Amino acid sequence: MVRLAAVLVMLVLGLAQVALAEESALDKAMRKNPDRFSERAIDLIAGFGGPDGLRAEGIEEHIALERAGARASALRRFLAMDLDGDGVVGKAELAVCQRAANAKTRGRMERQFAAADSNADGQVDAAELNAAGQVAGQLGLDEAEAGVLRALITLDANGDGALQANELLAAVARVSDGS
Ligand SMILES: [Ca+2]
Ligand SMILES: [Ca+2]
Repeated sequence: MVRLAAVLVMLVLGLAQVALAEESALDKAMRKNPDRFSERAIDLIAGFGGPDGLRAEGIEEHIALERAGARASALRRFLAMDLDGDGVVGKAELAVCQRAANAKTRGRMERQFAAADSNADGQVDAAELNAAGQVAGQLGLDEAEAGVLRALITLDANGDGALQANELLAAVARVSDGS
């Protein structure tokens, strides 16, 4: 019995070590390009933080704004092809817009239209447009990147719930020194 317990303890310790050894996505992002990472994070703190620093809510606001921006750009491109303004983009409308566009844009239009027309009936309706917007929003800031941004709050060294620039710089310095 004692032996079994000892084996279990060893196993748990072993697993904990594996977990510790695995570098977090945040550490990886910081180590990859410390200067650029610091720059971006300082901008984030300045732009979305309050007087005491960047809180989790500020990070969520940033993520939502980035995604909304990407979503709006994608929707705008589609709406600009809705020549008769009925909320649906048809193949004929696509063709007119492609004629007016340069070669590179033509290809992109074709690809984006095909991707958005999920039931492949040759038109992008309101529901498909909405779905295409959601996809573009997620692509604008994907879950991996959002995870790294959300993890920034773990660098809050003094535990006041907000990340200050000095805490960020100390964390980046620690990670890049360890390489
Ligand atoms: Ca239309
Ligand atoms: Ca369709």
